[in-house]
Amino acid sequence: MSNQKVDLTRVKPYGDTLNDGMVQLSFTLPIPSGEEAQEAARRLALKMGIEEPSVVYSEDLGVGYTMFVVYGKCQHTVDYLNIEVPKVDVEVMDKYGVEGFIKENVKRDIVIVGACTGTDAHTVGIDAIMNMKGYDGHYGLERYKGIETHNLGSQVPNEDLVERAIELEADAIIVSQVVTQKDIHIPNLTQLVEILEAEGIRDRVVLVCGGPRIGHELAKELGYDAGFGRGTYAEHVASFIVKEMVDRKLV
Ligand code: B12
Repeated sequence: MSNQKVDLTRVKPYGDTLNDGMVQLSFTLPIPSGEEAQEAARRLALKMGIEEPSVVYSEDLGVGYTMFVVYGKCQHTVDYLNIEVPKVDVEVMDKYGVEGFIKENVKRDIVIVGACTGTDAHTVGIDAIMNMKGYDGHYGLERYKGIETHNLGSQVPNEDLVERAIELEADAIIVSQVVTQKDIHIPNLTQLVEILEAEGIRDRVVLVCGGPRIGHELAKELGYDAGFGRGTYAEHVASFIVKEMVDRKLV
């Protein structure tokens, strides 16, 4: 590590010494393994703006494809001080804080219905938020006094989720989307909002989505009240839901 002062308006990657710009990237090319393939990878890295690229590893993927790891120097910088990321603006309470808040301000149990929707089969994210044992030492919503949870699992069609939410008179609907290849999550998340609007209940529920590539800004754009990404725990979502219910007089 260097004692040199970091210029936060011109941040660049750090490898051995401050500002050396060293990065490692990996990618696959649809070409057979060999010296020509390595040269192709090196030239591509140069075109990406990587200086002095060095192909440090390549592996034949067996079907005319090769995977590469390249080291090189990134010449660009970013102004860290000028970055603003839209985030859910709520003071996060811990489990006991949320439970106390419900007792004092809602005065009844709240109902949360959740699912991983569409063709998405990843249950771990929604389980991390909803299931009793929670995630990373943070209990899930199922364990909260004053919250009744219904985790419908994965590959749940939007129509089924809405039907269950109506049946259960849900206060909040929470949706997980993990697969984002070819932006498949966008039409799926949009469809849910459309169904809720068609049923005339969009304004009556708190609608939240989450997943490793979901952000608050995208969620708002798609018509959700909030979006949560990586590193979310149940208390983040619970704090948002209960405060939103009170703010919107949904109690
Ligand atoms: C485990 C896993 C699987 C398991 C899932 C098992 C299960 N029951 O869930 C299996 C093997 C079934 C699987 C299948 C597939 N997978 Co997969 N899978 C993974 C893996 C390795 C881990 C995911 C995980 O469990 N993370 C742990 C949880 C806790 O993290 P999380 O989901 O991010 O959740 C947190 C936050 O995002 C947030 N959150 C998530 N949901 C919600 C919801 C709400 C309301 C809120 C508030 C917050 C929230 O809170 C959580 C806790 O902090 C990832 C790679 C990785 N390392 O992430 C690939 C990955 C997600 N899978 C991937 C793919 C492509 C697939 C397949 C399409 C592969 C294939 N070709 O068949 C299939 C999908 C099939 C389908 N129809 O969906 C890709 C997705 C790429 C993309 N950008 O879309 C990944 C990233 C792997 C990769 N690098 O390519 N997969």
